[in-house]
Amino acid sequence: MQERLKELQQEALEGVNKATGLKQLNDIRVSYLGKKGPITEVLKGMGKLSAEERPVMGALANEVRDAISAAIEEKQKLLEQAEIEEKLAKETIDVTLPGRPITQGNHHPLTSLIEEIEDLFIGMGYTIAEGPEVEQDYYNFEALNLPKGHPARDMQDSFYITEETLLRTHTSPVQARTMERNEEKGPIKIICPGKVYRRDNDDATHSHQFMQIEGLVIDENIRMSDLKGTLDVFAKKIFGEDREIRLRPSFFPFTEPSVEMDISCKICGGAGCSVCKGTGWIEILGAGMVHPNVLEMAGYDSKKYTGFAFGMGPERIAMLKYGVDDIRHFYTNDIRFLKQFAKHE
Ligand code: FA5
Repeated sequence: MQERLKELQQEALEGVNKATGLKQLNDIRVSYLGKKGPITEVLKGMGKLSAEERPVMGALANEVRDAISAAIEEKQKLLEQAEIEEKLAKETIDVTLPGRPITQGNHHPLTSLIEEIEDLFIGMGYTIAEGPEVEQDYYNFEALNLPKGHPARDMQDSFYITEETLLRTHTSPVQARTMERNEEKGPIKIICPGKVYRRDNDDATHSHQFMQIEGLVIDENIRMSDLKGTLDVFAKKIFGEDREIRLRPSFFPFTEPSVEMDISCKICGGAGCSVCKGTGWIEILGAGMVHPNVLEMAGYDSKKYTGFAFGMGPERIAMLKYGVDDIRHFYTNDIRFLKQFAKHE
């Protein structure tokens, strides 16, 4: 029996030595040390031994089993290490391969321009106000001196939702809301950027959905010259000192007197083109002194307070500033068009 155990140890250790893979090593473990293995078999025969021989044989069997286990464990470590090394060698990363470029986006030109205009007015002490795009007929028209059936409503063809609600046609309802909300009925100095909607046919200078920025200043002794000075600063800062501006008398039911401001066309240099419709000028905003009726409807004392208001179209301003010949470029999201504005940021 002693001999058989020694033989088994010898065989098992040779097997372990020769094993080239983890699976093979595991097979050796199962076949020598498993329940049905030869060592267990030898131990089963211990019953036939004498009382003196039994502990000697038991100790030897344990020794053999420990020796085989230790050899297997050691070999397993070596094989695992070899496996990791082989894997690492196979999976080396080629650090010389060029990486994939990360493309960086840029702001939409209208966003950048609106932020620039906001900064300019904030610098002059204005704050930003907002209002809903789905607006009540009252704020969009009535509170602005445009009662139902007023012919001037036709100047802004509207998308009605119900008889009393519509998509706002301009940002002027924010004026009416801000004045109404002001409990002290005191001074106001705001600009209101936002989207507006009109049933205009889309062409080079018209879009059915576009942006506007409204401005409103209310205080004692506000005069037309304050409006003119403000628009002048705005035009010079946005377009440069060399661009010409002109104010034309106009009509808005919510301002009296009313004006429209044009900027000389950059695209044709004033000679006339499709963008300026052959005139050499492009209209960018409407403005005027707040009509006393509008002040009174919002609860202001029109004898004490006066004010001016303006409403500009950022798309038209962007067209002139950047020399864009069609307003639709801002909304068709051609990445080649939008990318050109990264340099303006
Ligand atoms: C108004 O909307 C007035 N609420 C502006 C105003 C405010 C006047 C406060 C007085 C006091 P108007 O309809 O002219 O006015 O539009 C103002 C600007 O919006 C225009 O000068 C133009 O730049 C722009 N605009 C008008 N219609 C379109 C359109 N369909 N597409 C793109 N821009 C437009």
